[in-house]
Amino acid sequence: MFRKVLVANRGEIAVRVMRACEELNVGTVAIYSEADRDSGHVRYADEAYNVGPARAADSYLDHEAVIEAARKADADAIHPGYGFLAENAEFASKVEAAEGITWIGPSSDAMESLGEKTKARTIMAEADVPIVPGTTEPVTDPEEVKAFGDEHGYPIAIKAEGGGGGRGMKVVWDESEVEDQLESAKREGEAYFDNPSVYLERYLEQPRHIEVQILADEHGNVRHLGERDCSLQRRHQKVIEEGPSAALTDELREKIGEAARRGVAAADYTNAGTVEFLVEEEPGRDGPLGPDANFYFLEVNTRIQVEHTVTEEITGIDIVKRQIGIAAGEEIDFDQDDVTFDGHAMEFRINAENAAEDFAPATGGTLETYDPPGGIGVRLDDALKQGDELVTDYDSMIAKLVVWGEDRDECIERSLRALREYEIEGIPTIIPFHRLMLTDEEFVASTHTTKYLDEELDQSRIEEAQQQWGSDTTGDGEDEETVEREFTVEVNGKRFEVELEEHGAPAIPTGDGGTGGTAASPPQPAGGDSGGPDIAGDGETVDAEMQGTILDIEVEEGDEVAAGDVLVVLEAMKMENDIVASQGGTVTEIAVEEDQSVDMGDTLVVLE
Ligand code: MV4
Repeated sequence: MFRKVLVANRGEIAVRVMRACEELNVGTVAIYSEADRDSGHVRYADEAYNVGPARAADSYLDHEAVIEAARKADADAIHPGYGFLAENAEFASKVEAAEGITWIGPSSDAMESLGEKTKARTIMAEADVPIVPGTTEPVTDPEEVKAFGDEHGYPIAIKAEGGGGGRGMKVVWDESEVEDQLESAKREGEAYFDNPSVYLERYLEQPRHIEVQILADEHGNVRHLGERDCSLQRRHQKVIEEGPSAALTDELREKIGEAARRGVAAADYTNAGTVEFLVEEEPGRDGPLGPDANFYFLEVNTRIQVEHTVTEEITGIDIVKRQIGIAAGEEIDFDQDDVTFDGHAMEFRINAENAAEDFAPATGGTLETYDPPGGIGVRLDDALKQGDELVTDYDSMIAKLVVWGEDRDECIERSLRALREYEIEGIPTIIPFHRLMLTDEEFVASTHTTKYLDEELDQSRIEEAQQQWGSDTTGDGEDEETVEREFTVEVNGKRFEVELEEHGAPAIPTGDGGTGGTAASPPQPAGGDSGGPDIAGDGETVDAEMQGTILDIEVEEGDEVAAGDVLVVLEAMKMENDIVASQGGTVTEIAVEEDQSVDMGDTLVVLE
């Protein structure tokens, strides 16, 4: 076993990995950027090293700085978590080459061949794992796409060889779009993955997203730990994951699990991984999908995933501990038949976002109150404590609530209870959105597909949920003219909580620095402390959802726009994102210019 593991990550996953190390009596080393000096993962670790400035490219993504920290700490292994360097085959190979340091993950060779999508498809097809009908060779000529369309029909997906996880896919709905979409897919591939190579698949219109957890050791043993259903997604971001999938019969579950196992065995894969599948929905079905349903291999994620906790809860297997053991050369000590599934689990991503404002991430704030739920069946993975300042330089997920119940119904009731208990003040979170989903007919019946949130759910229901269950403090300074105080009074021996709300009044000094009165600071414009562009007007602001670069501005001041009109194009996370108006109005201000880089939360356009 290792002596000391460096965790090349931050936040909840860094703490998750360190907890596994603690139980194995292995020392823990954190790395941190300037923005994370006081963060939870730094507090948790035995020792911690500064690897550079807030910008991830200069710290968490700096190969040499990370390896240098491992050297200084005398760590004998590196665990990458998810995101950042976790799927970077080049970094993995540098760690493999570093004397005395072990990479906790699959070999860089396996990462590389599965990262190349036509290669992965070829490996799977040869192992008798169904792949989406399409090509296993790159296509370059529009005529090839049209020939494919003539044979298999439309729509067709054109995918980038180096893509994955929501990036680098174009859909062609009919022959007239072939030339444009092919060019666009090649351009994106070249720009984002340094690889203009693209291939084709039949585009499935109503897929469910099912993924299978795998563990494979260096002695040839491969086990699958069942599936997770990740169909509830918003713009390719998962929000709730669960297992087992309520949409599959045991027979279909078994078929998909065995296919995943065959596939990774054929790829000489080791350590933990996830095989993603699309499963074709049957419209109007009553009852789960049977063994004749179509399922297709999509891609392999060569890392621990955010939602691995769901599988841990229903199998009782500590996947992170197993990752560490496998990397240390241990053999898996259970058979496939020993893997059993008990009850039902759901994971709720607690993102610091306002769901009612198109899931706009918080631009700052302090956790005035942080009181997470507990009790039977409730697991909380986070790296926070009350009083922490929110770090907004990275992604907005601050915690994961994972709930187990004997069956899906109990899991839903328990989740509602836990979400009601979860008290967070000072920053917005999507807890109200989760409460809405747990009372939503489609989600509760588990008939939702990957399209549900983006195309079907009524936005006004999210707004209502936010009003009903959101905390008063949104963290963006909007409520600061309202002074609130909570009192506890007793009338005839019975306790009452009284909330006092005064508008436009001076702050009530509380003297205790506690949660009694809200801020005494003057009102600030939205995004006021983020260092972004200054905004004078008081219209509806359209903010950047993520850090990125402005590629194109599609409107001018004075333009009338309708809901859904594209305002600007933002390049972020290696994708071109259309920023659209959520409602109609007049453009009164454009706060950015082309090629400007913006931070998450910066105002882009003001509408009146
Ligand atoms: C697809 C598809 C339908 N047909 N491929 C999106 C992310 C990328 N890695 C694969 N994705 C998809 N590929 C074919 N042939 C639909 C999606 C897709 C999707 C997949 C999984 C989870 C959510 C999704 C949301 C939209 C589209």
